[in-house]
Amino acid sequence: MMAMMKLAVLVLVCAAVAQTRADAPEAASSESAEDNVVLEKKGLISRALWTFFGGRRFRYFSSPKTWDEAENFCRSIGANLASVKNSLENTKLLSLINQQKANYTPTWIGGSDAQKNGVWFWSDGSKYQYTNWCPKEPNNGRGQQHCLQMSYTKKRCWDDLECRERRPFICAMSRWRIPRWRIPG
Ligand SMILES: [Ca+2]
Ligand SMILES: [Ca+2]
Repeated sequence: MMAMMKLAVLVLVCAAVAQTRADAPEAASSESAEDNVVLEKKGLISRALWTFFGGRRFRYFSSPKTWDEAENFCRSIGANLASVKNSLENTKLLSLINQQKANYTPTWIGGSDAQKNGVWFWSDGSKYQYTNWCPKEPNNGRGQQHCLQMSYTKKRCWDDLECRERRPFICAMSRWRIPRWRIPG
C-alpha cells in the first residue's frame, strides 16, 4: 500500500514537472509574439525581407549610416553587420547590393581593425579568414581607415575606409531571434 502511494505521488510530481515544462515555452513565445508584431509592422523582421543562404539571413539597408551606427542598428534587430566567410557569400552579398542599387554602390560590412591597426575582425565574432581586398588595399589611408566597405570600384572588391563615412550596409543574423530590446526610431 505504501509503495502504491509513493508511486502515485511520483506520478503526480512527474506530471506537474511535465506541465511546467510545457507551459514555459508557450509563455515565452506569446510574449515574443507581441514584439514580433511590432517589429514586423516596421518591416524589420519579416522573414520575407531577408535572404537566406549559408545558414544565415542577410538584408541590405539602403539608408547611409556610419559604420558604428550601422552596426548598432543591426544589433538592435538581433543581427550584426555581415561577415563574409567565402567567395560564394561575397558574390551573394554583391547580388543583394545590386538588387537594390543597379550600380553596386559601396556598402559597409562587419570588418574592422579599429582596435589594432592591421588586425581585422568581424563584428559578429566569427573567424576572419576569407578576404577580397582590392589591389593595394587595405592601405589605412591617412592612418585613419579602420572599417571595411565592399563593392568598391569596378572590381567590386574590399577597401578600408574612415568609419565615420556614411554607407548603405548589410546586416546578417545567424539565428532567427526575436529581439526584446528597443527598436531605433
Ligand atoms: Ca586601419
Ligand atoms: Ca583604403
